[in-house]
Order: sequence, then C-alpha cells, then structure tokens
Amino acid sequence: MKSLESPRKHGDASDGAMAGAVLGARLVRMDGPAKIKGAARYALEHRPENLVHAVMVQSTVAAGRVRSIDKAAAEAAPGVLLVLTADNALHLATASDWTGAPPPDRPYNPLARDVAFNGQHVAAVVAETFEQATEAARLLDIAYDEAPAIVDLDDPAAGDGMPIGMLTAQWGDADAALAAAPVRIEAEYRTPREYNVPIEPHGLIAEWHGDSLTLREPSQWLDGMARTYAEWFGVPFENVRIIAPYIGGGFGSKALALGHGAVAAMAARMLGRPVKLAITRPQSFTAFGGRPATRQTIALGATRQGKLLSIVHRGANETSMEGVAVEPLGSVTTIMYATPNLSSHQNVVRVNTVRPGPLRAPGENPSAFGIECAIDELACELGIDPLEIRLRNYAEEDPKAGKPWSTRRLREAFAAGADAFGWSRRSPEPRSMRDGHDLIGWGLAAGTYPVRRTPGEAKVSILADGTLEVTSSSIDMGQGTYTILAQTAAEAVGVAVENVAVRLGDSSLPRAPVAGGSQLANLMTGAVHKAALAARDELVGLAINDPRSPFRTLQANTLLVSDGRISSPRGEGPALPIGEFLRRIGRERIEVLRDTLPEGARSAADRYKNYTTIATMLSPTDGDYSLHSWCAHFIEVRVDEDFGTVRVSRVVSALDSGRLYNPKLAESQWKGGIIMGIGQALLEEGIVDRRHGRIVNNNLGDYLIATNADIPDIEVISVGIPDPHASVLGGKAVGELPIVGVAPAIANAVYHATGKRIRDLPITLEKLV
Ligand code: MCN
Ligand code: MOS
Repeated sequence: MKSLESPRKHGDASDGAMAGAVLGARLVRMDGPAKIKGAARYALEHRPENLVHAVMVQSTVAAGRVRSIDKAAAEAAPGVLLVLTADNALHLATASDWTGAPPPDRPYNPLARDVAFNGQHVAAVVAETFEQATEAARLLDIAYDEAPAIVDLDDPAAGDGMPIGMLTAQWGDADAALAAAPVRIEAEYRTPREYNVPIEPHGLIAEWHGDSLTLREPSQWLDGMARTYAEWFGVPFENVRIIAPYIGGGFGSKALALGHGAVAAMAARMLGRPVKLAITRPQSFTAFGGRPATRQTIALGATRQGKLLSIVHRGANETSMEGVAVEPLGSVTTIMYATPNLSSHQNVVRVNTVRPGPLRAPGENPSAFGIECAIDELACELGIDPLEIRLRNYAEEDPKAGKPWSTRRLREAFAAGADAFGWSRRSPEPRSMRDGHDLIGWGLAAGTYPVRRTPGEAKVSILADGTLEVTSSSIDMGQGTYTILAQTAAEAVGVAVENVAVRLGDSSLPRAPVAGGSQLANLMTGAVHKAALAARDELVGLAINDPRSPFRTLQANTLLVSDGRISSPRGEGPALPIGEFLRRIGRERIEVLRDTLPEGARSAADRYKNYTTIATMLSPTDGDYSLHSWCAHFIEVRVDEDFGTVRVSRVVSALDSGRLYNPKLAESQWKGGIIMGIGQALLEEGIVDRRHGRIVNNNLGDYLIATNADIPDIEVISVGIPDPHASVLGGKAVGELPIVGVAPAIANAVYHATGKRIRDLPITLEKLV
C-alpha cells in the first residue's frame, strides 16, 4: 500500500466507467475511499513533535485604536508560552499582491493597532495546549478608543464610493436610446454579504528548520501562497514548502495567504517549535472576507417586440477601509444580450469590514442576479415568454469585445432545458399555477463563466512496475483533479487508469497556477497530456532503439502502447507489458517534465511570475475568440400561500462547459454549484449588528446554508462540444459556472408563483407575506 498522501487506486469503477475512452469516462473520485474511511489526513490533523497551539484574538469594535492590551494575567496562565500583539510581533515585509505588482516598502504587521473592522486580529496567544491558549486568550484585557464606523453599504456615511474606471463599458448612446425607447423598465437589485464557509476551516501548522518554513495548510494555490510567505519573512521562495494533499473546500477563500498564517509562522519562528493555529468558525467570518454586499440599478429600453435598445447599468459593492475588492457587477450584463447601446459603471464603497474576497463566481454571480431578473421583468411587462425574449436578444457574438464566441451552446441549453423541464406547459400569468396551499412558479435564468488560461507544468513518470506517476503542485479541494489527471495520463500513455498514481498538493512538486477562476482542469490536463505523450514517445523510442529491446529487430518506426503493453502495430513480435520491457532494458523509470509555457517565456523569472502571480493569466478575450461557458437553469418553486415559505421543488439545468473530462465529476460540480445557488437565493445573508459593525450570525447554526432537506432532485444536462480554442483538450470552465443564474431563476419563479418581485436576496418569508 502506498502512502495515503498519494491516492492510487480508483474505487469502484462501475457506472459505465470503462465504457468508451478513459478521458471522458464517468469514473468515481480516486481520493474518495481515503476520505470516506477517514484515512485522508487534513492539514490540522497532523501532530508533529513538540507542537504548540496558537489562538487568535479579534477586535470587538469596528473602528478606532487599541489603547492598551494588559497581558499580565494571560502570560501568567498555565502553559502559556507567548502572547503576541502588534508591539512584539516580528518585523515582516509587505508582500506583493497576486498580480505581482511590487509591494510598498513598508513593514507588514498581521496584528492591528488601528482597527478597521470588528473581528480584526489584534493578538494571539500560544500555549502548550489548545485549551490553555483559549483560556489565556480570554484573560487578555484589551481597551479600545472606539471611533464611529461605517457598518455597511446602506450606512448614510458610506456615500456612493469611488469609481472603478477599468470596469466601465459603453457603446452607442445608452442614455439617449433609453429615453427614446418605447418600453422602459428600471429597478435596483441587491445581494447581501455572503460567506465561503468551507467545511474544513482555515488554519495551519507552521514549522521552521533554520531558514526553511514548512506549512501544512489548505490552499488553492501552493505556489502563490509560498511566494507570499517567502516575501513576508525575507527568505528565498524555494525555502517555503506548503503541503496540502487533501482540502475540505475553499470556494475562493483559500487562494491567498492570510494574516493568521503570518502569525502562526511568526510564532513558530520565535518559539523554535511547530505551531498549530486553527481559525474558529466564528473567526472565519472575519479572518478573511466573503462576497461583498452589492447593489445595482438596471434600466432596460426595448421595442414592443422585446428587442433591447439600451442597457444602463450602475453597480456598487462594499469594500474594506484599506483594500479595494471589486465584485465586477457588469460581467454578465455586458455580454449576455445583444444591445446597440449600453453603459455600465461600477463603484466600490468603503465600509468597516474585512476585505471581501472571491466566492464562487465573483462578479458573474451577482451580475446575473441583476440582468437575469431584469430581462424577466421586461418579458412580463411586454407579455412575452421569458425564454422567447432571451432568444430574441441572443448575442451572436461577444457584444463587448466584438469577437466571435469560440463556442456558445446557450441556444442548445435553452432548448434542452426547456424540453426536459416541460417549459411549454407553463401558464404565463403569475399565481396561475397552484397545488392546494402551494402557489407554483416556474422561473428561468441564464448564466455564464469565462475561460481563463495560465500555463501549467507536470511530470509524468513511467515506473519499473509498469505503472504511471503524475506529479504536480496543483490541488484537489473536491473538484476531482486527482481523477481527471489520472484519466488524462492513462489515455495518453496507454495504460489502465487503475495503474496511475497522482500526487498533488505539495509545493515541492512541479509548479501549478491557482485553482481559481475555474481554470485548473483545463490547464493541468493540458500539461499532463503533453508530458504523458512525451513519456510515451520516449518509451517507444527506447523500444525501437535500445540494444536490449526485443522490438529492435522489427526495425519498426513506431510501436503501439495500449492496455499497458507495447506491441507492433502490424502484430509482429511480442506484446510486452511496459514494466517487463523496462526491466529487460535495465531502466528504473522514464521521467518527463513538461510545461505549457509559450516558447521564449521559460526563463526562471518568467516561470516564477507565471506560477506565483496571476500576471500571465490570459483573459477570455485575449486572442481571436471570446471564450465562455454557458448555462440555463429552469426552476420550479412552491410557495406556501399562508406562510410565505419557499421550497425549490424541481431544477433542470443545461450547461455548456465544452468537452467534459469526467461527466460524473462535472455533473457533481454543477449540482454543487446549483445547491449553493439555492442557498444564496433563499438563506444566505451575513447580518450586521449596526451598533458595533459585528457579523452576528457568525456560525453554521445561524448563517444558513442549504441542507439536504432544502434540495430537490437536480437534473443536469451537458450540451457542450469540444472547444479547441478554449483548451488543449477541448474543455471549458466547470466549477463556478453552475452557481451563476440560480438565484435569478428562483426569484423569477417566485414572481411567477406569487406576483411579488423580490429584488434583494435572500428571498425570505417576511419579504413575501
Ligand atoms: N471538469 C471536467 N471537464 C472539464 C472541466 C472540469 O470534467 N472540461 C471537472 C473536473 O472534475 C474538475 C472540475 O470539473 O476537477 C473543476 O474544474 P474547473 O472548472 O477547472 O475548476 P478548478 O479545478 O479550477 O476548481 C476551482 C473551482 C472554483 S474557482 C471554485 S470557487 C470552486 C469549484 O472549483 N470551489 C470548490 N468547485 C469546488 N468544488 C468543491 N468540492 N470545493 C470547492 O471549494
Ligand atoms: Mo474560485 S471563487 O475562482 O476560487
């Protein structure tokens, strides 16, 4: 049995697994059995010798200054080794951000003196046990000079914010066209603060050996986070190793190194012992930010036949006092429909909150909530079917970039979804479909997510026992990376997928870019494919040329590799298992490292930049085409007429993610995203205590996410075709696409059921009764 950190065997490969090609087969997740059995060890489950425990202490005011921290009682408490505050923290350097822009030359202190939000880290306590550290943290006596805070987007003191010029989009004369349009609608749409809440909370174990730092920390981007730690502590990048073979979800929140990580590494350095620091669930609402609250106004001008003449869009999202986090609210608005006139602007508004971060489909998600509700409102205004109005305004090319789509199977998605859902049986009037006490509503919305591209690197080894090993510092937080990379290598070399071991989640392995922006599957299958083909070529070359090869006498110019055997395409001579061949020629292994960097961009500096920043990431419109995934959600709700409770009773979604490397896993991604979308539509909302700017529902008991009982059967239909412009193997983005459009489909269904238009999420019963 190999180490559990390199899951090797596929589980039950039923479900048509072996039917057809290996890549594209419905294999179960190869990391599944270790997780189900509890054999998979997550970062915080490790117990290095001499381990000590750190806990974070967070501010209880939203603005002002830490006047004093009396540490005496805490320092005297049993087991306490160190009490860290802004005053005795190690001097760290500010690290560059993820774009790689040079950082300001000033120190970085993860512990605050000046408080910019409630829940900001102000101190940490390290003790022999977690309980001792927790108890001592309670003994810290912290006094604040409290200042007035801006609690949220609606605070009168917040103002309109500042414009983000980069996000302005305009063509034609949107205001004039709107004023002249025969039909106009205008409304404001809002989404609240939403949180990532992955089931595996954040935290790490940090350990120094001399100037080398080893971290066990869940991460969506080992190389990017390693760069940040290296810059903070002024050590070479190669000295930082992050290990995370298993990750319990991230949804965007584990892409960047965070303040608590700096604190743990700092404490480990000061004490010369490994430090474990676990962020508690309540702290995870302020140790990093989720999706910021947003508001947008959308005005649509149209002909009486429902043809759009103008879109005027103004959006704003909240950001923190110190950072600028942008949730691009025009990302769907500007490309979903054909319109001769458009103007879209966005502001960010500073409030006293932790800096918001990415949460599954940042931008596209709230953007679609606005435009996909608005188009529904226009359809209702005009008495046109919501599906029909979307087809009348179908964008045949990218209206913003003026480039052709590489593939856009949205028409096919509408058709397949409508057919499976039975959309033609919808009675158009609101409140016209009911079942006893339940008002029934059918709603529709479309979604999209861009295809981003960054080069990747992978190593494929053919071992003496005939098995393959794929290694990469990319990660699997549940998406299925282990499995699809095994499938890719198996198919390219010609061995059974059961004979492929994949090692991921260690920054000492070949480099990989961020598992964010739904790009990893396409990038890493591309890199593994290239390395695997090269490994196979080397194998065949040896079989043809090596003096000890039994194939040498055939004088063939090529050989077949399939089912783990080498043979002649003409059927002459032996069919030799790969392992036996390697033994005969006395080779231990064939090892091939390949990357997909462009020619001439392989210098050490280029590689460093590519893997540790997003500077080299191509946008969906770099090149001749505009690259996006697309989807259409058809959703049925049942609203209890007396109580206003909303149940989602049926979901049919048709999605275009291009070619699927593993339909079972892609469908699981899609269903997961739709489930998150249901939670977003009906439940999720960070509630701010207006007196202290504190998130009051900072736990999974009060911050509601969808549970099994909230989720009906979900039918997902793939309408994608291979897209050669999007990626080496023809796939497009999968992970974030499905959440886009779910909330507006539900809001539209609720309107159809009740005649009430709810434009601010979540759609709770008090808004309906
Ligand atoms: N896939 C496929 N065919 C394709 C593309 C993808 O079969 N053409 C499948 C594969 O199983 C692949 C998965 O879909 O592993 C996701 O691929 P991709 O869309 O490239 O997304 P990433 O691997 O880059 O994963 C990140 C993405 C993001 S950005 C968020 S946010 C998110 C998401 O994945 N967070 C997740 N899905 C998540 N799923 C889980 N379980 N946990 C999270 O935290
Ligand atoms: Mo995903 S929010 O891009 O990690």
